[in-house]
Amino acid sequence: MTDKISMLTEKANAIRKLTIQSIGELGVGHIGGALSLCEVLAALYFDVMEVDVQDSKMADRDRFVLSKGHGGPAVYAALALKGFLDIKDLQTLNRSNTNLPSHCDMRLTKGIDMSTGSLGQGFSAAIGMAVAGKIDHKNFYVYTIIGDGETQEGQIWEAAMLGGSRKLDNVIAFTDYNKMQIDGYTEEINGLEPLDLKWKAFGWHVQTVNGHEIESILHAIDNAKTTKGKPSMIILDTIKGKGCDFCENLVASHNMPISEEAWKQAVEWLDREEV
Ligand SMILES: Cc1ncc(C[n+]2csc(CCOP(=O)(O)OP(=O)(O)O)c2C)c(N)n1
Ligand SMILES: [Mg+2]
Repeated sequence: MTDKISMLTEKANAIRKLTIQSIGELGVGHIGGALSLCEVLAALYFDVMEVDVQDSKMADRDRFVLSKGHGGPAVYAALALKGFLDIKDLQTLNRSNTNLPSHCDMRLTKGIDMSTGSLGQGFSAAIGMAVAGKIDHKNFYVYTIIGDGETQEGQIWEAAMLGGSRKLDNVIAFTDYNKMQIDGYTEEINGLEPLDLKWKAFGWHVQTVNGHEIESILHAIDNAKTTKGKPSMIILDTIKGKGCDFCENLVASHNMPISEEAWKQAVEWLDREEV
């Protein structure tokens, strides 16, 4: 493992542990769909994205939109590790007067570029940002993550069509393909397959990678950047609840109650794994 990959693996583990802890301390939350994001968030925030902790609104910064806004706690963990937030702020997750609501809110949280939570809308906003970047001749990239259940929203495909027709090669999107949505398996509820061919038909450059392998994610992002004249969709093959013994690969992990004993044991287990 190169130094860079081992550094990013450590960041992903730290994001995972802080996410389990913050949702665990609250006692309930969208833990499954937060934990499937840890590796891609580590890659984006600690290697790929040009952002400035001192100037979170820097005009030329890369943008990030978590369209599946219920995964906010994992983004807050990444923002805290990056220095946008105080690690202690994570203890206020989704409590009264917090600046960290369960779903992302750009008015409350430093480093959040778009308020999300109503599935489908964040992705449209991301495409709008990319259109604006092209009009203004800016070089920033827009990174965005949608869920596989979210992919069933009609609004996703309206924005996908615009992205393809406007040849928005400043968009690098990810699908968190964890195969589960709120109340079951995505393929049983409203199947997405063949998902790669659907994106291709809308004019996107498509790659599928293991969403928990940081090296593969970085490689796919490099490929996306060298692909001109098309937006990119990187389908991340992921596991809902990844790395957390009480919720990995469990449909019920979508939004679950968590006991203190369970989250503490899960964090301890992750600590031991690292040794
Ligand atoms: C427009 C809209 N409809 C319904 C919901 C309620 N909801 C929140 S998360 C979710 C399931 C999303 O599944 P997926 O995109 O696969 O998320 P993940 O598995 O990553 O948690 C639903 C239906 C919502 N937030 N927005
Ligand atoms: Mg899902």
